[in-house]
Amino acid sequence: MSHHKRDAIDMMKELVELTILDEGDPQSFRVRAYEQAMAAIEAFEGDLGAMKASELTKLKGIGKSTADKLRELFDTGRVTKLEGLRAKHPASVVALMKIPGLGPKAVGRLRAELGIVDLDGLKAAVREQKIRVLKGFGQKTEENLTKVLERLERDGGEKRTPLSVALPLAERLVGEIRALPGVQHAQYCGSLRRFSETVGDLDIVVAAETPAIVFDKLVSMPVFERILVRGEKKTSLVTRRGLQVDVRVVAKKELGAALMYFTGSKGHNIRLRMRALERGWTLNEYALSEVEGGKIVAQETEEAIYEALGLAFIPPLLREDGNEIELADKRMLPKPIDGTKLMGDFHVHTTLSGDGRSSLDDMLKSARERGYKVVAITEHAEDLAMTGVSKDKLLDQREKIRAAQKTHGDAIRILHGAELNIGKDGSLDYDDEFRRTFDFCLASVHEHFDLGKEAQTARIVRAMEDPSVKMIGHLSARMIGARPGIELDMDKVFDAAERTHTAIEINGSLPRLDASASVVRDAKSRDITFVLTSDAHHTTELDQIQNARLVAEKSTIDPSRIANTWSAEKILEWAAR
Ligand code: DGT
Ligand code: CA
Ligand code: CA
Ligand code: ZN
Repeated sequence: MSHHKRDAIDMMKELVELTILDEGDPQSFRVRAYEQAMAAIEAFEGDLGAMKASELTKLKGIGKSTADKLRELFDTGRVTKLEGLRAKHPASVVALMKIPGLGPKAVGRLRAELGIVDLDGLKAAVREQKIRVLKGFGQKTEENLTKVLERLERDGGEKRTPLSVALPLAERLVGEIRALPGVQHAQYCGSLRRFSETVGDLDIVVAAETPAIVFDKLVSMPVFERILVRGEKKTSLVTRRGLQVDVRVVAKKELGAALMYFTGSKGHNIRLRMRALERGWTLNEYALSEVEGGKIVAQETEEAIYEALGLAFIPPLLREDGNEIELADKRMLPKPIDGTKLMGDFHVHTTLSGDGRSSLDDMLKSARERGYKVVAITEHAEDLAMTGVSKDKLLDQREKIRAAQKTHGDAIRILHGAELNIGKDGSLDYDDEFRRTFDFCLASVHEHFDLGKEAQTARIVRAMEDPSVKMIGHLSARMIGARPGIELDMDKVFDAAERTHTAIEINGSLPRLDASASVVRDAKSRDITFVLTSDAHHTTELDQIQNARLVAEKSTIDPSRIANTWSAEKILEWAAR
């Protein structure tokens, strides 16, 4: 995606967020207009930056005022309207809207009546029982907030940035740095390179001849709000969303040592250093070298350093504080999953779902381009508000899929499926008979996130028991950093998955990554099949399946347990069972 497009989408997202807060209404005319403009930008494939305002207004959904804002953004890097809204509503207030149970009106009232402008203020007010007396709140709301805040704190989700925000930013920064003169290498490191679900900050390591060129570029970028330090070799900046970015420039010959050091984890580094010391060496961010005399043993690549230490190369995903060093020593690291050899995708939406943005034909074409032999088309089932699809429309789609199957022949097998909604009590959409006519259904939780553990477990188990359900979609239904997962008794869920032969999805949409690496790891000893999916709503999102692959690799589960790695024959047999 071009930088112009990404900047434009970021701007529209922020405008939507701030306008909802400003007008106290997520459905206001202006909010909907911005949302339509955002959809138009997302769908547009050309270069927005090269278009005049008059050309931009020709795109459906983009009016004159949005077109002017886009031009202002591309030409100056700033947008007056946005700056005004930002000044009126500080980021810490906007962040309060993400707390489950707090809408824009509530946040506005908390600010107006109690002067609450950030999370600490909200916590204090809850503690001092000031919320319950506010009009429209009451004791029940206050108790709910107490629970939600405790949960946020426990998950550490409040100060850390979700991967879905950090990764696109890091890729963009690294891309810009790589394009600068004299830059030999640029890579994000730290927890992001280890594919942690949330990150404390970004750590970028650059090999370049002239650090100043890199730092000049960074300090000029509008995504940053503040420069914390600018030094000879290191610069730290803070983005508007409050994410710190540390960029270090090293000499090319030190690159391996620097990448390794700043990728961490801290625990992994400590164990490596101990191993080095046993051999009379020291390991730091510059080199692996002899303690006496300082002769360099290895330095330029991570591979060379691991090799000198008598270890197989440890992929960043596995560099946690576990037994990865012992496994690398015995050459017994888990096998990686070859991302280029995945056989198919099993959770794909098209424009028939209210939120889908690519046609069936485009999705099938893109699936084939990725070398898939199987693809399951799984629209939202009818019980999902706004986006669900009726039985009649699905029957119509089934005909289209039959026709498409004829066109594509043996190149790809198209499974007609649906993403069923798991009701409060575990009931599902449509009638039993119709559900059984699908080739591949998954069932997912899309509402009732606040039930107790027993009720949540029971509804998942009941859905698994339904003969039409082949897989449970995004098991916890969490949104990383925004909504905690539902509470589940995992032993019971795993028991039911084994008993009913229901697979568990690893959903690769970045805000979800669900089931998580830790849940998959906990199921290693179980007889459960996992399925990598993209949950794509647009052809470009099919690549999200690679995120699911990284989750699976991080879990260290054996590739043979992942249905996407099987032959097409075996997959089809399994889907038909
Ligand atoms: P984060 O940012 O909290 O998500 O986690 P990390 O792992 O990115 O941690 P960060 O940003 O504090 O440091 C980046 C890497 O630099 C870390 O993974 C290992 C290395 N590092 C930082 N501080 C230390 C330290 O005090 N000792 C050692 N051995 N390594 C460190
Ligand atoms: Ca970090
Ligand atoms: Ca850092
Ligand atoms: Zn879906």
